[in-house]
Amino acid sequence: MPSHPTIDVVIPAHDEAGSVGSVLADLPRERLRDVVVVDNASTDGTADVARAAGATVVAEARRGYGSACLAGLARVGAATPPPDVVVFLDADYSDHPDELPRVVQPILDDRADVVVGSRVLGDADPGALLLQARFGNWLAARLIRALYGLRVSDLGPFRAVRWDALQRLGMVDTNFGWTVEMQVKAAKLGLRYAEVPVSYRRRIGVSKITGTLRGTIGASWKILYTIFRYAFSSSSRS
Ligand SMILES: Nc1nc2c(ncn2[C@@H]2O[C@H](COP(=O)(O)OP(=O)(O)OP(=O)(O)O)[C@@H](O)[C@H]2O)c(=O)[nH]1
Ligand SMILES: [Mg+2]
Repeated sequence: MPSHPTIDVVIPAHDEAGSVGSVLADLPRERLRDVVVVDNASTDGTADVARAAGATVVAEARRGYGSACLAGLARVGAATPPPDVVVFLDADYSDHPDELPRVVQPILDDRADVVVGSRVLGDADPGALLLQARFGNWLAARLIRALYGLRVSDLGPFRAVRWDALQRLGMVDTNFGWTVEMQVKAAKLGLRYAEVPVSYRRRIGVSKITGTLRGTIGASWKILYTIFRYAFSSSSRS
């Protein structure tokens, strides 16, 4: 890892016009090369807000959290040179963007390839992590530990990954399985995994996943399916 690594940021966003500007304002921009907001079929002007706040905006018409992250990765990977590190965080202002240095530090110290900001280890405001999210995280963590031997406390969205690790991970999930896919594949590949405590607050705007019944059922099913699927396939990448 170079002493001043190139860090790009990918922010998936579906109808987050009310929050994405705050996310962009709080990022430590001086440490970052490109900040890419992936506008996932928004109808509320998310792209305009993001552009006005200085982000690169990429449009991805196919809905889904993973689709948005994949589109962002394609964008940062097309740059010359590609980044050394990619940071992901949400557009709803639940994460604290000013904590980015903390999330990338284990990579800068060459202690980790994949770093997940854990809301369980850090401070989550009351009500920020809904009961179903806490339970889902707990269950996923138990299963990942039992099936992969990896100690995970959270499937949180705020994370940093080395670019070379991303190439090895070969991410494919197009929706709710994205975050857990990264963790279970990291375990299978023997990548160095670290967690750091991060803060978490109630989102701005309308909930799309854990605050809705449909989102909760869809995400729970997909997360469990992903954990079992990779546990019982022989290849490290599929
Ligand atoms: N649900 C959903 N989120 C998307 C999509 N594309 C991008 N996103 C973004 O992914 C992030 C996570 O979605 P959230 O709705 O915050 O999901 P969550 O954090 O599980 O739950 P809440 O914050 O309670 O809604 C946000 O920044 C969304 O704007 C999509 O197709 N579906
Ligand atoms: Mg959220």
